[in-house]
Amino acid sequence: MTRLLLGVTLERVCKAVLLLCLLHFVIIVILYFDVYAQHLAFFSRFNSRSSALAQPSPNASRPHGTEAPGPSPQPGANHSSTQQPLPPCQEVPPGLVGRLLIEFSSPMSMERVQRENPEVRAGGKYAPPDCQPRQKVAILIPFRHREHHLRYWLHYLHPILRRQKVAYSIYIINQYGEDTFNRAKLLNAGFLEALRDEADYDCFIFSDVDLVPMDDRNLYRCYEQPRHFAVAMDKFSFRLPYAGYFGGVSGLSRSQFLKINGFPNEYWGWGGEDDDIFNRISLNGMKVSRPDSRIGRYRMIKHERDKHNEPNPQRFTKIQNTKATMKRDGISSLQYQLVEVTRWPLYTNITVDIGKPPPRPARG
Ligand code: UD2
Ligand code: MN
Repeated sequence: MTRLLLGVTLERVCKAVLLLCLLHFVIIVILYFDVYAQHLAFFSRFNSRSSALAQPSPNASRPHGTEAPGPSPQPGANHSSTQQPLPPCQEVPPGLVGRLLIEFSSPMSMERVQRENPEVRAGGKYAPPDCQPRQKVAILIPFRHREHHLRYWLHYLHPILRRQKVAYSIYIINQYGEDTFNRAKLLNAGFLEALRDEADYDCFIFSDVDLVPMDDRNLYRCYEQPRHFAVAMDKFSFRLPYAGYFGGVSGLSRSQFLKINGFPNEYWGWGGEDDDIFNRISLNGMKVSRPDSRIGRYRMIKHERDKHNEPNPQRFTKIQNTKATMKRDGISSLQYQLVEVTRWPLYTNITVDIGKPPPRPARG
């Protein structure tokens, strides 16, 4: 009897052990397939991500009336919604190098600049391939007959801007004809033409063609307040010439620019327009922001005063009247003719006819 009881108990224990083994096996099989599935998901994600980096979007944008030489995706728009979005670019870009050696003695050719910047797309456009830029920036350069300066500017600025991880386009706003130069009116026209090219710029940076930053920590983007970048130039012994100085290189967001009614159109010839812009900013309750003077250093390519850009004798009286003039003179009253838009490999050229100064009233 005891033996029979022992036999039955042993049989039950064996069955229980067998059942446990089976359960164990089933769990292992389930776990195995789960890990395998995760593996598959990881690799398929990785593959779709690397193909996203390699594939340009067919979504090209062209300026009006020009032939684009090749496919040219919108900056920052080269990822379809089915792919993983890129991580946002870091607030402080990790690849900056700081102080730069800038010199203008060795000759510079456009071929060389083009060869050294293959990442730049037609029209002088670029967007970081590895992160989602925080801003899309249009860089506007007032221009006439300064091709030799432009080559240096492009040579130095394209690599700097790439390291700064913004989406950007370079626009040369070229004054048509030989009438008196008008820097601020050209920049107003550039603002509208850049937006006609691509409607979603957040930020507009206005730079002389002869100014190159000596430090890539001077980030070309827009800030809470209108920005003055060129605070310490070699030509002013690396000091701000006066507290209200706003010349050289500056940057305003779209809303900051519209708040001041853009720039004045009525400063013909050299000088005063930068002070008028400074007045507009203060009169509209904003404050200029600047980088530290150890970072906001610049070299200016030495040059003579250009023909048809003589100092404007009216500038001193005009800057006294910004408060009265800014509402009627600005982006709201701008008139010009678009002559030509050409998308070159390293920049977009926009030639505009901005007219000439009004005839001086007769004396007496
Ligand atoms: C100073 C300011 C500049 C502006 C100007 C007064 C500096 C570094 N810059 O420049 O921002 O306020 O005074 O108007 O202090 N340009 C041409 N072709 C011309 C004439 C001018 O392309 O025929 C463009 C070019 O981008 C040039 C800019 O206009 O850099 C300013 O003219 P500038 O360089 O002759 O005047 P500058 O150096 O005194
Ligand atoms: Mn200059």
